[in-house]
Amino acid sequence: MKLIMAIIHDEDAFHVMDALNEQGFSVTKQASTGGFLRTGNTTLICGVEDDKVSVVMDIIEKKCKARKQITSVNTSRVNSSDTYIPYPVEIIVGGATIFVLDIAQMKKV
Ligand code: 2BA
Repeated sequence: MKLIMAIIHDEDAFHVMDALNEQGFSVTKQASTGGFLRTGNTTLICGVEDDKVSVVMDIIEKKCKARKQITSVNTSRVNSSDTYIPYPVEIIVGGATIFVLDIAQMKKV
């Protein structure tokens, strides 16, 4: 059995969960925060049999879009003052960052 953890955009979360539920997969949604942008994203957790991993991965891939986002980066100090000049950079976020982990045991009691 495997644990799939997928970090995705908030706006894609309900589309992915709907599609997973329709196919009979259980999924848990956790609010998370990206360490780089420091903005909210969603982490989905889904425990599945080994032979279903590709089905879940396909659903996530189909439902999650990559997005261009502008963020600001600080330049180094200007002259000897403590002034930093922020400048915008464009980055591509997502579609999804997916981790597949081995599960030692799963039990529902
Ligand atoms: P964030 O850390 O907020 O990163 C958002 C986007 O910023 C990343 O998109 C990437 O395009 C860019 N980025 C991240 N770190 C960077 C850096 N050091 N320098 C330049 N650009 C950087 P994605 O790669 O699609 O990642 C989306 C979110 O997935 C991340 O949000 C983070 O929450 C998670 N993530 C991605 N890779 C991860 C990893 N190896 N381990 C844990 N979480 C990860």
